[in-house]
Amino acid sequence: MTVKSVPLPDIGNFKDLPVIEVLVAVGDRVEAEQSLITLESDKATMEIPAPFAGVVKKVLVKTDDTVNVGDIIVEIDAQDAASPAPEPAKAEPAASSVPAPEPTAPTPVEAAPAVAVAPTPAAAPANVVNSPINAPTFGATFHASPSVRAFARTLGVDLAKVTGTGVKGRIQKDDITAFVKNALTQSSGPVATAGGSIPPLPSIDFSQFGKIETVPLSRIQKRSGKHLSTCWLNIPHVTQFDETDITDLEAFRQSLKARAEKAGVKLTPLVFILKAVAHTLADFPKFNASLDASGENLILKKYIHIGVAVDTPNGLVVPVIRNVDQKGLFELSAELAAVSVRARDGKLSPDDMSGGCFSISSLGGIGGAQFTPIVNGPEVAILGVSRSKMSPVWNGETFEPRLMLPLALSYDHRVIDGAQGARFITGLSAVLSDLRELIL
Ligand code: CAO
Repeated sequence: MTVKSVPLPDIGNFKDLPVIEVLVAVGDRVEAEQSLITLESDKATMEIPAPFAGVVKKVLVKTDDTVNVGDIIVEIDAQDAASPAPEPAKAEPAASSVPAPEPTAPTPVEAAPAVAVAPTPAAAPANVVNSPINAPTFGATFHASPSVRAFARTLGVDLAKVTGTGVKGRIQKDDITAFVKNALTQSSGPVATAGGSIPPLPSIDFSQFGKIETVPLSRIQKRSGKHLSTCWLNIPHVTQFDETDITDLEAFRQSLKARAEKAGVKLTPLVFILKAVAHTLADFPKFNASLDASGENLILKKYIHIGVAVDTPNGLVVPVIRNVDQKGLFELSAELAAVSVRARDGKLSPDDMSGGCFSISSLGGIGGAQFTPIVNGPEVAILGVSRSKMSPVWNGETFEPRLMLPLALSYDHRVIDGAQGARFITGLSAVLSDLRELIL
């Protein structure tokens, strides 16, 4: 008999973490990496895995105890590991049948809620639409603790269909809850009741074709993905393209550079676009609106708050800049810079994210000729901005080099018709080409 103590591994800068679940009992046979206990911090819950296989001889913690790094959690007889393992359940391979994760790595299972792209009810992504939640998928492997497996069994969820958000794709209780929610939303949601149903994408074991790696999506990516799917499926989109001459705007921007630097801000074309959009929204109130829940009334907003898509290492977020019509270029620059930093540091507050009337997605700093942005519902329109480029423009007598900015306006065709879309983008273009329009 080789009984070894299992101490709480180094799980970072935590003290006195409460034990919220003890997952093993004396006499249980555990596999390496099988979860022993679940701990909860104010930011996350994490499962502590067994560093080796064996039979549990002693459990030294109980629910509601608090533990620190180095505290002994259990004692395991490692030699007993040689005894035959229980038969794994069908379509739920035991943790030992998948590649072993690194020993002693704690598994964060429930990160603190990240800020959603917009507070809109989420629908399932297209590939789970109408997919029966308990139809087994064969040939798939996954990590999940016994308690999570039991939870899945209670709800009749086939774990192979669930995307795990834990380390190395480990499936957490939350993943199952989200999966079931998605399935329910989808079966009663507007898409399903509209009469059409969307066939799910097939579930394929790609490893049959070559080497693969499974990388879990970040929490923000999953939330924004669901929100984008909802918008894409519910809103009939039209995208209107244009190119606007910003030669004079650019000259003005360059002339302001020194003053901007003195004021401690960086003036990019985006703040001019924000101002021009706010001005155009005031002229076209239907673009500064949302449909109500019945879909029969349009709610016109008397304020102009504009969301700006920000690319962060964890995914796309859309913080909102309030009262854009009442702010100057320098103030908007400072606010845009501050909100982008908060977004990239993952420090946006729910306030930062709510109340938007219209969104702008600017990829101009990166490149590309044009793209079709997805309306950020319940807003009814979004502007996509691509990289400006010097182009020959015919002035009636000769070609002139002009700096042209590509714009793409996507809108909800239930609210905005094509003529209005064309008028809006033409009006916006007129302001960007001649900023004096702003004071008219
Ligand atoms: N044409 C040419 N150059 C442009 C431009 C345009 N349309 N827009 C910005 N630029 C330039 C800027 O002037 C700046 O140049 P300098 O460094 O030489 O001054 C450079 O590109 C970088 O700009 P920036 O991206 O730092 O600043 P911004 O104000 O244009 O944008 C922000 C801020 C937060 C919107 C941006 O950083 C960002 O995250 N963009 C990505 C948004 C996104 O992912 N959208 C897709 C959503 S759908 O998946």
